Amino acid sequence: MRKALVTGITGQDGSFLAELLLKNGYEVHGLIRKASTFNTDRIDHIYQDPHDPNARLFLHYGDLSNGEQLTNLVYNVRPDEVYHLGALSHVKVSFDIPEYTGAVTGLGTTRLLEAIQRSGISARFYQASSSEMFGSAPAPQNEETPFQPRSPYAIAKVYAYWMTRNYREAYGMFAVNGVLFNHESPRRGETFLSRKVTRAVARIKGELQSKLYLGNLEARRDYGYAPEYVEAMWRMLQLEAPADFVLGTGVSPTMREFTQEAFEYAGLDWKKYVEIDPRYFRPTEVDDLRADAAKAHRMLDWSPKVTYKELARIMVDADLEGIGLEPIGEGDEILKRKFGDWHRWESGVTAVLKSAGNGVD
Ligand code: NAP
Ligand code: G4F
Repeated sequence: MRKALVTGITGQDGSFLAELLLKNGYEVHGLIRKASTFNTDRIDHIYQDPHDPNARLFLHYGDLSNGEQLTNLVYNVRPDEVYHLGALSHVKVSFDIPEYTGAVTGLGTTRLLEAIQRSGISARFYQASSSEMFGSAPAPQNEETPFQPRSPYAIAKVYAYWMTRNYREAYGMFAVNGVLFNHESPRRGETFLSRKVTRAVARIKGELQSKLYLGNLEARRDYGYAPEYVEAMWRMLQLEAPADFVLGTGVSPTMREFTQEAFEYAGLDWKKYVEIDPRYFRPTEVDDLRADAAKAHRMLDWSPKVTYKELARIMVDADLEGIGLEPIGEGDEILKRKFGDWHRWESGVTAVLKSAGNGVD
């Protein structure tokens, strides 16, 4: 049985990836942080009692800031594949805590690469690189586009990108960068634009909220559906030789267009509810991210199926259901039509949504 180690397993992507790896027959080990409250909502539905002799999911406490502990973990687990998804992943927050962002999002990658190297194992390594690294480089962006990062987050990711390439070149490690454009889902953190909007749409429908405060709505993002992206992460580590890939849909609506789409789907006029609050503006913004994912189409046989308009419907429906309202219904239809049974991946969503707190922004 192949073994995978996943950092960031409690996050949006980590939870979808853990489901995929379990489905593919892996033994999955996840790194989780010790928090004073439970932070495993997104993976509670796949939890397995470690006393069960058939258990294939194991969680280990740790932190990306602690290299010694990562080395021990890698040495003890001896994974065949390491998916490094853990990071301070919120761009705006990275301006507030730039040093921490560098220590975790940047140096955390080095600690993990070094843990693999020191353990003397030949694990394949996936680095969660980001389209934010392109920053102000003109769209469309692909694997050849030079990075022009515009935030502490993006700068930390550029450092991690090059460390991954350096371990590949210096030590012959099978280490790859997936340079992913924005991918969203009902499991997206509540403070990212897409989920903040769809959650607010549901709460306005449910008369739990009357206003939504947002920042810059003119920026463009290439929005895809997260479960499709974790499938491509796995495919990258199954290749014969390591290579870096850009993943995205090639379509980038403005955040205004996405917001409007989500409100209109629920029969609401967004202009009545949305107000602009400059506190959500970033000191430096990234204006236009749009992927040229031709290499992934060709070498990974990967083409995303869900459009941003469909994504808005899937997310609004899930958020309506999460607060006990009847979904409008197109979201489930879209998932069934595009993925058949695969849409059952969303099975853990309702539980996650029900436990989400109020008043977050
Ligand atoms: P996410 O939902 O914010 O999840 C981040 C994960 O990292 C969580 O499990 C979090 O744990 C963990 N983490 C944070 N700080 C840590 C630390 N000091 N030690 C150990 N774990 C830590 O992010 P995501 O959307 O799933 O994204 C996954 C990865 O892909 C991230 O590296 C992100 O930067 C990158 N990425 C995401 C996108 C996107 O559009 N989603 C696009 C490109 C790249 P807690 O649950 O305890 O907070
Ligand atoms: O949803 P966002 O915070 O995502 P952002 O900054 O694009 O970063 C996400 O995608 C990256 C890939 O490109 C990942 F690497 C990263 O980890 C993360 O997953 O913001 C999207 C856009 C920005 O232009 C932002 O300025 O929406 C704009 N925005 C407007 N109002 C807002 C808001 N963003 C947030 N979070 N909250 C607002 O109220």
